[in-house]
This record gives sequence, C-alpha cells and structure tokens, in this order.
Amino acid sequence: MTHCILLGAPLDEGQRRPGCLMGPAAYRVAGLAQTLVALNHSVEDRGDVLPGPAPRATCTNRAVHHLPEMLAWTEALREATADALQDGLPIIMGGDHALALGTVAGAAVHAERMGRPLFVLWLDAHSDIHTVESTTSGNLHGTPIAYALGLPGFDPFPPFPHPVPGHNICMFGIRSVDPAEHAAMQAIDITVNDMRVLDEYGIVAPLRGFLDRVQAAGGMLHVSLDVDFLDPSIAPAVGTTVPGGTTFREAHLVMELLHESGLVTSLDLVELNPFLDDRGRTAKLMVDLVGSLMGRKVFDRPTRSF
Ligand code: B3U
Ligand code: MN
Ligand code: MN
Repeated sequence: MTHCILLGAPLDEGQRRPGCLMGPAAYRVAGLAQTLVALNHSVEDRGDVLPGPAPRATCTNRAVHHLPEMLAWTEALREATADALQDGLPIIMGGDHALALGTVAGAAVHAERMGRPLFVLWLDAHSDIHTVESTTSGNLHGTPIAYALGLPGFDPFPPFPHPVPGHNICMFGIRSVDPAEHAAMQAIDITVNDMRVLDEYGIVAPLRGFLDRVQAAGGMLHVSLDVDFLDPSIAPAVGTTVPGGTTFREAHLVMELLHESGLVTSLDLVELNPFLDDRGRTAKLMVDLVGSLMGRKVFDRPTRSF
C-alpha cells in the first residue's frame, strides 16, 4: 500500500493554448482518488498548489513569455513536491509540462537529502530540452529537461538544486525534436528511445534496461507523463498533437512494468487540456494509466498463459 499525495498544478502559461489549468479538476472528476483507493492505497489530496507573487524577471530571448509566472510556479512546485516526497508518493496533476521545472527540482532536493541518485523517465512526443535562450516558440513547457540537466541558458531561474546527469534520464515516445534540441542531445549522454526504437525493439527491453539501472543504483525515479506520449487517436485532449504515438496497449504495458519494478517515487501528469477532450475520454485514460502504474491488473501472475 502506498500513500499517494495528489497535488494540483493548474498552470497553462508554459504554452499558448488556454485550458490545461482545468487539468486538476478533470482528474478529480475522472476519479483519480477513487481509482487509487480501490487499489487499496491511501490518498491525500492536498488541493492545488498556490504560487507566490510573480517576481520581476526578464531575459534576452524576446520569444519567451510568462517568465515571471513560471518562476513563481517553479519555486512553489519545488517546495510542494519535496515536502510531499517526505510523506508519500506525490502525483502532480497538471497543468502544462512547465510544471516539471519545479517538480523535478523538488525530487532532486529530496533525493539529495536521502543520499540517493535521482533518475527521470520522460514519456513524451517532445524532448523538452530547450533552454530559455534556445526556445524559438518561447513556450517554457519545452525546457524542463535542460533545466534538470543544469545546462547553461537558465539565467533568470535559480540554479537547479542538484543537476541530474544525462545518463540518469531516459526518454520514450520521442517524435518531435527541434534543431537546437537535437544538438543538445548529441552533446549529452542521455537515453533517447524515439518511436523508431519502440517500433524496432518494442517497449519492454528498452524500459527494463533503464529500470535495471535505476534499481542497481538504488535510485529514486521521477516519471513525467505527457498526454502527447499517447497517440492522438486515443488521447485527443492535448494542445500539441503529434501523430504516431504510443498505443493504448503499449502505454498500459509501460505502466505495468513500472508497477512491477516498484521504483517510481513521484509522478507528473501533464498537458491534459480538458477543453479539447471528447467527453472526458483522455482524462479517463490518464486515470486508467495511473491505475495500471499503481497495481491494477487482470490477473496476478503467474497464470498459465501459453
Ligand atoms: N519543441 C517545441 C514544441 C513542443 C515542446 N513541447 C511541446 N511542444 N508540447 C517547442 O515549442 O519548444
Ligand atoms: Mn512535454
Ligand atoms: Mn509533449
């Protein structure tokens, strides 16, 4: 049994399409807490995180928007995530992916306190490895990986608490990468399982390989699940749809393998835009995926399967 701590992060200024701020409400309506309770976990909903007043801040990249708001969210989410990690498994209900600027930082603070290395599993169509300097869209939801790596180009932000080495970060589902992101990834020892890798090898071997490394290092594991990891045909409620995403079955398998590993210590649910949803089906799918991550299965193994 796990003590699950729900944290709402109603922000949508990390990109330009309004709506993600309704995400936490949609997860509550779709029955996230009830799903966890039905799996015998205890649940504490700490409500929505409240950012402090936005500080004055500017940067040289004129494309960047909502920088002060993002600085305020980053600080509030770093503290809320680090606090929650002392008491249980934080599940951060977003909100766009800019929330991970704060949640991964909070996980890093906690991992350092525990004397354990932090690993990050990034389930996303995008690599989100822009810096504040390199982003051409100006959307800060495309930057959390670069921040977690401690890359230069984040002048307005506080230094990332304990940067995560590239070899502790693993991406799955990648199929949209900008040129500056491509260059950044070439220069770093980071595991990028793009859709080509998944097509060729399937999801099990690459994921087990990463989880074995987390296990061997005694690591903590932060999982960041972007709705666009999923194919838009099954998860339409997202601002940046990219065709060719993971299927229903692949996504559940990822979650089941994560459950079996017992390694996940914190979880982001990001980019759900309920305004774009089709009768709540994306919100419900995301809740079902959390159910698989937290132990829902058809049979307890072993059963006779062949
Ligand atoms: N890499 C592009 C697109 C993008 C990143 N994350 C999302 N879209 N969701 C950018 O704007 O940085
Ligand atoms: Mn993302
Ligand atoms: Mn994405």
